[in-house]
Order: sequence, then C-alpha cells, then structure tokens
Amino acid sequence: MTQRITPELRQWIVEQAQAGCAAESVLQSMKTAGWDEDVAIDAMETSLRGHLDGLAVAQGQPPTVSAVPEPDMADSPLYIDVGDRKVAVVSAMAKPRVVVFSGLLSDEECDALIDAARPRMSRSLTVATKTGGEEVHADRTSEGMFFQRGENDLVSRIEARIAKLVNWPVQNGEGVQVLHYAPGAEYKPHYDYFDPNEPGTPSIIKRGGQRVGTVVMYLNDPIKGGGTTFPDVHLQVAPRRGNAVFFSYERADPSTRTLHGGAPVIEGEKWIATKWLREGEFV
Ligand code: PD2
Ligand code: ZN
Repeated sequence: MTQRITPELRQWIVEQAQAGCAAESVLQSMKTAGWDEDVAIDAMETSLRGHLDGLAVAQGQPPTVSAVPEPDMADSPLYIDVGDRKVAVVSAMAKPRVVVFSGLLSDEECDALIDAARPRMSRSLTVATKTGGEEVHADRTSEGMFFQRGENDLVSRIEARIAKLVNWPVQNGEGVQVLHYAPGAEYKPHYDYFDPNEPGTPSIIKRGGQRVGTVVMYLNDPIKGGGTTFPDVHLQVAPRRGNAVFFSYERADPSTRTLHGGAPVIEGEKWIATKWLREGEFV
C-alpha cells in the first residue's frame, strides 16, 4: 500500500522541527506510527525544504538556484532511448534551455489522450497568485483538464517516458494537463514558475517546491498558428502532432529567459498536453 504524505503530516513535521525535536527522533516517531522509513525520510526532507523556501521567499531573498531536469545530450545524440521508443532530437538551445523532440508520442497515443480528455474539459484556470487558488483569466482562453498522475496506463506510460527523457523522477511531476485551443484562443506569454513575490506562492510550493521544467506535447496539427513562442529569444516552436518542447528554469526569475506563450490559433484547433516538473515530490 502506498503511504500518502498529507499537508497535515508536512505541517506536523515542520512543527516538530520548530519545537526543537531532533530529526532522528521525529523519524523514529514516524516509524513507530507505521511509516515506511524511506517514505518518512522523503516526507521530512521535502516538508522542511518547502518550509524554508517559503520563509526565504517571504523575506524577499533572491530566488535560489535549483537542480533542473535535463536530457542526456552529451555527444549530441540524434535519438534518446526512453525505454519503449526512441525520441528524436530536433533542435536544442542552451539559454534558455529549450529542446524540441519529435516522436515522443505516437499518433494513436495523441488521439487516445484527446479522446480521454474531451469529456472532462472546462475553461482553463490560472494560478491565483494572490491566494494560491485558481481563477479564470483573460490571458488564457483555452479549455483544459488534469489527469491524476498514473491515472491510467496511457498516462503512466507517458509519464515514465518523460521521466527517462529528462532524467527527472515521475514523483516530481504534476498530473498531465490537456488543453484545447479553438480558433483565436491563445495563452499569452508567462513564466511557468511561481512568482516568489506573490503572496500565494509559499502555499503553492508546499506541494513539491518550485516548478523547474515544462514539457509541452502537441497532440494534433493545427492548420495555422498555435506555435509555442519564447519572445525573449525570438523562438517559435511549431505544434506538430507527437512532438514536444522541453524547457527548464533553474531559478524563479526572468533572467532564465523562459517567458513563453501559446500563439493564437489562426485556423484549425490545437490540443496539447503539458507536464510541469517540480523540484521535489509533488503530492
Ligand atoms: O500551448 C502552448 O503552446 C503553451 C504555451 C505556453 C502551453 C503552456 N505555456 C503551458 O501549458 O504552460
Ligand atoms: Zn506555460
């Protein structure tokens, strides 16, 4: 049986540390209460790091540098083996770190994701930065839905593939989000990390820390428009079915040049699946 690290458990761990309890004795208490040792250690590490990150942000300290997901690009491979298929490298940029892949998903997988998502679509929300909740926003005129991590075989397969592709644990990923853009719909340029200056951020990053990477997977071919744009570096990635764009950001700061958007769909429609990757385990 998997043991779930709840917000209440995280809170309790932080309180024990604040009360001066030694890590060893907190771990011992958790093991006595039936927690698996590895799960308990992970819960302690992620809870305390999340709490400290939140404090640093609240005090206006500069954003810290994080480890980031990164594909194995030594020797400029043409393909990366992700276990059940080979994914082709189309192009790569160093700063911002952007890598475009083709053949991450088969046509059948793209269609199956769309079919599974279609009945569950609703108007896309953005994170409400003031509160940490979610809200409808004019900058994001798409509709979407989230799959739970590991919700079905298809989603698990894709998550395992992404984990291998960018060398980042499945557990650090948010659930796959599917988005649908009708003609005229767009996602105005934004950063995917949570703004350290917003009051809702400490609460958001309690679940797995900051976002440090994004994989946008294209599920169909729009006819015109709908590219993913990186305005700081004048890059536009064409939305081709089965392809994906990966980018990472080692700090929650515009200096990463990861400003990006979904350009308006001019003709046809656009379906994508997005996987956001966190610093730690996303629960
Ligand atoms: O639809 C896109 O291309 C796009 C652009 C920017 C998606 C996202 N951001 C995202 O899902 O974060
Ligand atoms: Zn984005």
